[in-house]
Amino acid sequence: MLTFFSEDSRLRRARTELHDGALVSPFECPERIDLVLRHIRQAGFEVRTPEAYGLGPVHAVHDADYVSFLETCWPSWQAAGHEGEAIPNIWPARSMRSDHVPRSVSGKLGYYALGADTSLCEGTFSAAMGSKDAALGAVAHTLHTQAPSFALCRPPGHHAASDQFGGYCFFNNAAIAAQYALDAGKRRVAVLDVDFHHGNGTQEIFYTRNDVLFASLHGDPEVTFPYYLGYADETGAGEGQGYNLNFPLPPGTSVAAWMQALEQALAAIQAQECELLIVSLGVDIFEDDPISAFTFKSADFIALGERLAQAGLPTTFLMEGGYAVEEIGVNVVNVLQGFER
Ligand code: Q9C
Ligand code: ZN
Repeated sequence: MLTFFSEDSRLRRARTELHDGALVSPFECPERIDLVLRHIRQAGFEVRTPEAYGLGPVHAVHDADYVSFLETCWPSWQAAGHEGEAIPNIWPARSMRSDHVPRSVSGKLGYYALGADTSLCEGTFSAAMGSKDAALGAVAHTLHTQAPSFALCRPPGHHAASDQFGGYCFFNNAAIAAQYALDAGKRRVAVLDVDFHHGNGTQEIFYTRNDVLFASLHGDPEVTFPYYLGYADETGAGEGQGYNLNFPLPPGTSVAAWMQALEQALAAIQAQECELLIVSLGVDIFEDDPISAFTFKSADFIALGERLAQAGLPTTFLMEGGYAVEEIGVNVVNVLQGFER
């Protein structure tokens, strides 16, 4: 399957992630790229560098002030004299004002962040640009040829909301790609999110719209990140009513039960006459993922790819999560090869 990847994705090399009360080396590390690329090349897939699409497609789904913040945060943080990486530690919580963006970079950080897990550092903005370019290159290829494609996006995107970063995500690659497809003439696009974590950002961006159907299978937010979104009763609002589908599943969910939920998601995608399928492909549903709790074995990813192909839609896969275990490359390629069988 033709793969799109930008070397700029390597430019983010954060040193810190606030995890379990300590600053650890981030789970979302550039080495993930090589784990996946090695298996992509072994499978004989061509890897293509995407063109640079600029900020137009980003502004189509993200607030301009948020995008400017991401671009200027690191230099501003350094100019303010801070030693470490930029980590938010205060938010416009319920008891305070949420309608004011402070002048200080520390205040802006909390305003534009949804968690403290994602440190901002040198190269982050450039890597996020490369990541969304890969997504755009892949979806443009599928739009032109009807052939499936894979974007090795890094950093991932599905937690990024219209004006917030977090969960290792800055630009919402799936949302950017879906909007690009709509602007190219597609009438309705499905985003199917199979990452272990709920795609809160994608949900938020399209929640009141019926031109993007968002369906997500994920760890129950009662007990897992992102905790404050991803419940089954979030079904869309206004014109978007019925176009948001969440399947929260308990930790340890069997592959058979997960595949049953997938059947329901795919039935909705078929029923709503979607013209393109964008898969937010997180392989952190793997049994050995260090921060997740589903039970996929490597062979199960082949069956997942085969089932997705049966939907019969032009399809673009975008890399989301899947962390530092050797198997992330095998698992991604298994989905893509299963799809091509
Ligand atoms: N410190 C994606 O898979 N933190 N993001 C969880 C570990 C956030 C995962 C606890 C996990 C975000 C794209
Ligand atoms: Zn995830």
